[in-house]
Amino acid sequence: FLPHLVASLEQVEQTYIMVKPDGVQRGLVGEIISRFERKGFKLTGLKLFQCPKELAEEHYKDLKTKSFYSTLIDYITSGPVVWEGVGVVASARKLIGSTNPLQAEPGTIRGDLAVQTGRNVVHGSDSPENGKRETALWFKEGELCEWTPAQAPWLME
Ligand code: IDP
Ligand code: MG
Repeated sequence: FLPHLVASLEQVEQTYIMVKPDGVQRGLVGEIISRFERKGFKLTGLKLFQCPKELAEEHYKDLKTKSFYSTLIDYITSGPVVWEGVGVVASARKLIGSTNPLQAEPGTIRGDLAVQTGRNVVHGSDSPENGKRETALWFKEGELCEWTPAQAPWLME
């Protein structure tokens, strides 16, 4: 199965998952990461980080003109965050749920664990391009691990 897995690696997307400061403060790091693990996503990078303002601004630069932009930057830089590098962008967004936790479906992370848009506990990249961009922004070379999970042939045929 190894050659097959290596071949399929080229189709593997990268996405960027962040447990935001409220998720860390509320002790939800394990719970949130566990949901991605149980789904079958491969963890390739993980770090606990205090986000500097410049990095938060670069990360959310598309939202610069929004009215909530400065409160968003304050929120993201208010405490430690945990970043996780995993696969499959769209699927991760579904696991996370809608931006507004009151509209997020039960069973999703935001639907189960949050109540306010400004405290929605987790971030996930919205496209494969942004998955790459954000991964490069938050992880240096050598900080991601290349490995083959032992369960891979039981997850993918
Ligand atoms: P997303 O996180 O679901 O992709 P985006 O629209 O990209 O949502 O917004 C980024 C983050 O900005 C949200 O997760 C949330 O923390 C914050 N945000 C978005 N809209 C609002 C708002 O109307 N008020 C306060 N914060 C907001
Ligand atoms: Mg977004």
